[in-house]
Amino acid sequence: MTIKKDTITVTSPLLPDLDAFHALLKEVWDSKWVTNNGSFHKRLEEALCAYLKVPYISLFTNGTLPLLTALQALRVTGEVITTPYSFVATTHAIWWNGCKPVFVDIDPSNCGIDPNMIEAAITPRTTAIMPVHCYGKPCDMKRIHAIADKYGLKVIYDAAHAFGVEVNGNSVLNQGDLATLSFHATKVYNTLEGGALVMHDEQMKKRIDYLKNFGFAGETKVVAPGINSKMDEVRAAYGLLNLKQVDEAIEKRHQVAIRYREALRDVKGIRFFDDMPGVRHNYSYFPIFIDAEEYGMTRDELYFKMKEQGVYGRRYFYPLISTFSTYCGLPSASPENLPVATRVANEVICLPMHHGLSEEDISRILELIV
Ligand code: T4K
Repeated sequence: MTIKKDTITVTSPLLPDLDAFHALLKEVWDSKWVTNNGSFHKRLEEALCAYLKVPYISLFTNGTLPLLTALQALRVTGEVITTPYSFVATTHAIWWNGCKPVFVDIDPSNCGIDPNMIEAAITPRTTAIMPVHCYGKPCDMKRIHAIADKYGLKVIYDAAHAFGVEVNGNSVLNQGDLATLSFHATKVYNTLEGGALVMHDEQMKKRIDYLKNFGFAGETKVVAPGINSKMDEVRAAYGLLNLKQVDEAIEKRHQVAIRYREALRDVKGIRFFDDMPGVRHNYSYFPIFIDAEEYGMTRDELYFKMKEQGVYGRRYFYPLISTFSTYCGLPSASPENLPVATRVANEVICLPMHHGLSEEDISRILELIV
């Protein structure tokens, strides 16, 4: 698929310098070692631990398999409490593990799971909570952990959007039992396709490394029903180069967010997020929420008006996961159980947000909204 010249898309991949990438490809070619825990894989794991300030990380082929593997690694069974306001991979991972997703409503101030709603959803079959740091906004982790501790539940954060996000200098990836990342092309930091699991200790790292390699612990011993989700050397090399420029990309996104906020601050009927105190944001998405009555136009009217003019925002996360055919029959999926998520999903447009937006692009986008 090619993107038409005057189109502004919701995101655009951060690409490393092609000559620099070529030089690393030459190293891969010369080594004749292209996957299965090669040297670039090791180097990228080390570099990411340092950049993200986390003790252990395990690289994956995408951001969905770490979710599946995290549930396996923690031997989660029964019911898992989660949010309907996410990319569908979050709930699919629960389903693929043979567990039942139980949806609870969200907090509109960060679009994450609402801690006030969690306790009422706990049953004797509940074993885990899977919250999402939606748009990279940290969830209310303190309250989630207090509930998890009280009921003995595991917490797995889907931190697909939260690359580099810190609260008071500490990575959100260090919270909960495990946290997952996506390095998809559409993310702040990408390895084309890719992802990772972040863990606290060496033993868990070992277990997850086995699980992502069919369960092999050595040449002849299989210790668990593992899967194949290893990152190859080409993408690890690409990832090493992108890590060098990710801070600059985040700062460019920050400048776009500043421009959007300045222009939209006084527009009636449009809500957006400001930075949270003590948080290092990554500006992965810039969602706006339209109150149709106050704004004088519905979300969809604005969305299609922008699209007609070649400005491709996205309605992440509409429709809610709970409305999809696999899940809509679950008792927790009823819209009455999820009034905030239902409303927010009908109000949201994620504006184009990436490192490559020009001043001209930003003006074109804003002229359609203000
Ligand atoms: N958990 C959460 C909370 C997630 O958001 C995601 C993924 C996951 C888990 C699973 O992680 P992965 O297994 O995907 O690593 C995109 C992404 O494919 C997906 O990774 C992401 N979340 C989701 C929110 O968005 P689409 O279907 O909207 O992508 P697509 O192909 O329409 O691309 C959006 C725009 O990006 C295009 O209009 C143009 C631009 N683009 C895209 C690609 C792929 C480019 O310019 N170049 C490209 O190569 O799902």
